[in-house]
Amino acid sequence: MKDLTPPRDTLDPIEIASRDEIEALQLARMRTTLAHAYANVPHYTAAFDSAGVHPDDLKSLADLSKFPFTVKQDLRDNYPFGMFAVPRDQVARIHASSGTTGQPTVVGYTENDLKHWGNVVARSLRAAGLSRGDLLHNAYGYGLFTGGLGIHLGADALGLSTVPISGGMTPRQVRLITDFEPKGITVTPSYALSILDEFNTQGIDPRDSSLQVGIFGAEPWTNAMRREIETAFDMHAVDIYGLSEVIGPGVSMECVETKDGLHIWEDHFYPEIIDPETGAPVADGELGELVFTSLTKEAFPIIRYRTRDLTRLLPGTARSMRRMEKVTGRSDDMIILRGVNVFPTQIEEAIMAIQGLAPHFQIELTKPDRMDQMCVLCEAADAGCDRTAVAKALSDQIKQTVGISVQVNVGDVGDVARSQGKAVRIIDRR
Ligand code: DLL
Repeated sequence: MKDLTPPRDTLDPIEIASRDEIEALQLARMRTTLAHAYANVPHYTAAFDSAGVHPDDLKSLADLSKFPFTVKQDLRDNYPFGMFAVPRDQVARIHASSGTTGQPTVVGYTENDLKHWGNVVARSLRAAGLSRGDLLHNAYGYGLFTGGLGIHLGADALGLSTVPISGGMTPRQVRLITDFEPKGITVTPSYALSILDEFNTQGIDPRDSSLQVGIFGAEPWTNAMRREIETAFDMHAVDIYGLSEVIGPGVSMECVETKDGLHIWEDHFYPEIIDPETGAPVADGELGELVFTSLTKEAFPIIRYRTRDLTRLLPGTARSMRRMEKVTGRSDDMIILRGVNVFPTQIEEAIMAIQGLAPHFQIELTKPDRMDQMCVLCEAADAGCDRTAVAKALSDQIKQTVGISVQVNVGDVGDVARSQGKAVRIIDRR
């Protein structure tokens, strides 16, 4: 793999500024954001008032912990535009979550917000090793989902040549990668695996493709999966994180030269980690729930938003801005099986450790005889594989590493439903 480290003088000065400088900027921007939200969003006026806090009470960054949290339900209660802090006609763009589990969450952006979003995504793409003129194959979905259009904004800001292919039509993805010779691909890790399968189906060696870097996010994936993808494509695989409530992709990004967790673009998004049970902030380095406060957003300022994502904060390395560890999972996706907490990423790691299994999987939960049961649905990598033996190897591995007994079903290639965006990992039949 080629060294793709961006030259230091191409970074935004704030990326490598001193901590003092970063914190001074955060404090000034946090004050403005709290005042803006309090003055213009009835939800925040009421929430701050009932907590007995006023934006003027913020004297230091630590004072933020006096302010109330915002949760997804608050956004649902204010559907569609009740959380907007500017008149509707100043909103230049609207995105929304799919809303498969209830009311969709709607977010808005002013022209300035779109400019900032483009800048943080451009920074992220640069951290992955892309620069002006490089060709990018953008396979995140275009539409209300922030992935496709968010990456596109940043690619424009960085001056890339973008192929806005979106997700789906997998044979065409392979065709265009082969014909256009992109340097980078932006895609969910699970859809990258579908594209990988399609390369193999077409008899094209993915290692011969032009791709030098894949920028994967929108769902959890493990370092074991990184090794799998890096080897299969002979390219770098880096992690990009974000959520629509905070802006979309580009909240944090892993640097290609270090691959040691994701630098949070702290001049725009202020992170905290809290104990999910008590809501109390925990120290850097400790595991907990990630909470964000936006620092520059106009249309949709967000104060102490509980992401439900579990991670820890680590000091800066390649950049001065703090890192978050790869997200282990969302508290929503945590399965409690007979008292043991399990995340799909732990199952992914176990699968990757077993020779003979393809990297696709789903988890099926059932409740026969009032006892929760987990069945891992996966696939043999090739027809010659001894399924009984690999199934046993996987259930042993899961027993040893996670501490639970599961059933394993090793199917044929194609038996596990393929993703074209975010993978559905859990099928709950309880
Ligand atoms: O998934 C934004 C995005 C698009 C990020 C493209 C990266 C690339 P939402 O649809 O609002 O936004 O979903 C946000 O997805 O709270 C996490 O649970 C999960 N997620 C996003 N990125 C990662 C990641 C986009 N790199 C939710 N690792 C978040 C783990 C991720 N989980």
